[in-house]
Amino acid sequence: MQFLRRRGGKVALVGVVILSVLALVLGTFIPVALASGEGETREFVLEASRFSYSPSRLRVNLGDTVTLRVRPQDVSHGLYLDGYNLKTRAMPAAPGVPGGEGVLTFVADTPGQFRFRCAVTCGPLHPFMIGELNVESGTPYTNAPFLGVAAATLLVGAGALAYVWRGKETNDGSAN
Ligand SMILES: [Cu+2]
Repeated sequence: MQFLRRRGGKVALVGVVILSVLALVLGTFIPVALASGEGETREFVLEASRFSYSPSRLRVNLGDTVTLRVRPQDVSHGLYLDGYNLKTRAMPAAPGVPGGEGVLTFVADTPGQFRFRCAVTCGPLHPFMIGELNVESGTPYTNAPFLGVAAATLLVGAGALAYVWRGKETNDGSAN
C-alpha cells in the first residue's frame, strides 16, 4: 500500500510537471498566434485639426487589425506612427475638393505604447500634434485561460505534495 501511495504521488508530480510545461508553452505561443492577426477589427476616425487629434489616445489589443482614418478639419495633416513606421497624409475636404482622408490599416503585432504625430508641417505647434496608440497584450480576456491553467497546476501540485508528504510520514513511522 505504501508503495502504491508513493507511486501515486510520483505520478501526480510528473503530471504537475507536464501541466506546467503545457501552461508555459501555451502562454508563450498563444500571444504569438494572436499577433498574427486573429484579433478583432478596430476602426478609428481621427479628426485632425491644428494642433491635435480627436481622439488622441487609442487602445487596441495585440493581434487586432487596426484601421486609422485621419480626417483633416482645417489644413492638411497627416499621421506618422512610431514603432510601426507607417505614414499617411491628407488634405481637408473643401468645396470642389473630394473629402480628404488618410487611411492606415495594419495588424497591431507589437505590444507597447506608440506615439503618433502629424506628418505634415501644419503650423508653429506642429511638433506638439501628437497622440498615443496603446497595444495591450495582457488583457484579462487573453490571459484568463492561462491563469486558470496556472491555478489548476498549483492546486494539483499542492495536492500531490501533501499526498507524498503523508505517504513519507507513514513510511518513516513504520520503518522505526
Ligand atoms: Cu498637423
